[in-house]
Amino acid sequence: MSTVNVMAREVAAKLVFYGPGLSGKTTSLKCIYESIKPSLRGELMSLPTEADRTLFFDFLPVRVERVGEYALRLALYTVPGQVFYNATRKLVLQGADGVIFVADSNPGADDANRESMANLEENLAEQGVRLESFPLVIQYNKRDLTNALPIEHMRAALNPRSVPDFETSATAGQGVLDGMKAMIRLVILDLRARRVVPSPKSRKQPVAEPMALAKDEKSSLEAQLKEHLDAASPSLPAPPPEAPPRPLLGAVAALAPAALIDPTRAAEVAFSQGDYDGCVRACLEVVTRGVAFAGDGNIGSQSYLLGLDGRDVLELQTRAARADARIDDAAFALYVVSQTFVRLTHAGLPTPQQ
Ligand SMILES: Nc1nc2c(ncn2[C@@H]2O[C@H](COP(=O)(O)OP(=O)(O)OP(=O)(O)O)[C@@H](O)[C@H]2O)c(=O)[nH]1
Ligand SMILES: [Mg+2]
Repeated sequence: MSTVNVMAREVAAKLVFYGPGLSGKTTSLKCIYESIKPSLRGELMSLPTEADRTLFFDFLPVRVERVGEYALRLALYTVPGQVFYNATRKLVLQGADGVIFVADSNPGADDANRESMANLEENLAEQGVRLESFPLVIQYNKRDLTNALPIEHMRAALNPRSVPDFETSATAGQGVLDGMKAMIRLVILDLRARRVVPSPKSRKQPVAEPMALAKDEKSSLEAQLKEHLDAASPSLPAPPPEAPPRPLLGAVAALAPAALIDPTRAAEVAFSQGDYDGCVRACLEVVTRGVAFAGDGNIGSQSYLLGLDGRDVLELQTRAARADARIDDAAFALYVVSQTFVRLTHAGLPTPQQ
């Protein structure tokens, strides 16, 4: 779920590679991983089975410095394509800001491509999101195959709305970055249309200095992204007006660093549903993970290093252990979470490597 950390001037977006089994989703993610400066990317987490099939998901955090006055953080995921992993796909898809659909040009995958696109539509619909109004980009992958399906055939089957589409060969690293750039551009337009981030015209603050790039970095992903994002002006077509609004984050999750957005959101959802014990537990989890960015040690010493009020953290632990939370306990817990984010932002944590 995208969000803006206003204090840190940071936008976080979750992008998902979707598509049938063996279409090249994990290979595409690896290709992106290899083209990003190590200082701007986290670890590529993969959980493959013995046969190298994705079991749960792959995950790659990326920091794209300076998009206008904001830093952009991307969380890139792949889903497992195999049909029987639909529960996992739903989970990974939750809160996504955009999907890169990786279709397989192998003639034997014709049906699987269509089924996977239908499955994407269905899974998004379950989350109250319509595919027609959702940022989507298509990769026709494995174009290097000599018997690749004709591109017109694939377009007709998979792209009736003419969303941005690209011929790619992920193993050769061809076209994948173009797809990612288009994806990010769509997501930024969507965020602007939903007023999650301000459009360039309405900016009151001066535009930040552009990223300092060495000459040999001009072709790097972040440099290319910046060019494209700066070009994404509000005069470009906005999403259809009938697009249903997708839920924005609550006030506390909007302050969260990317890695803690989902658990913070879980705490907010628990609060709004009246599950105060669930909210307090989720908050303690967020605080525990949040203060851990300060380094090794126990929660007390980590809180001290951050300048967080240790009494608040102790109090939160006590209320979580009691498991009889009322609304004021949950509100207090969310307060401690927001204090944690304030202190983390102040300390410049987490660093891009974390
Ligand atoms: N010829 C060719 N092979 C490719 C291309 N992209 C991926 N492959 C191969 O296709 C196979 C599957 O690639 P993966 O990236 O693991 O596919 P996936 O979509 O992640 O598969 P699941 O995790 O099972 O859903 C591997 O052997 C890749 O080397 C491509 O562009 N051309
Ligand atoms: Mg995979």
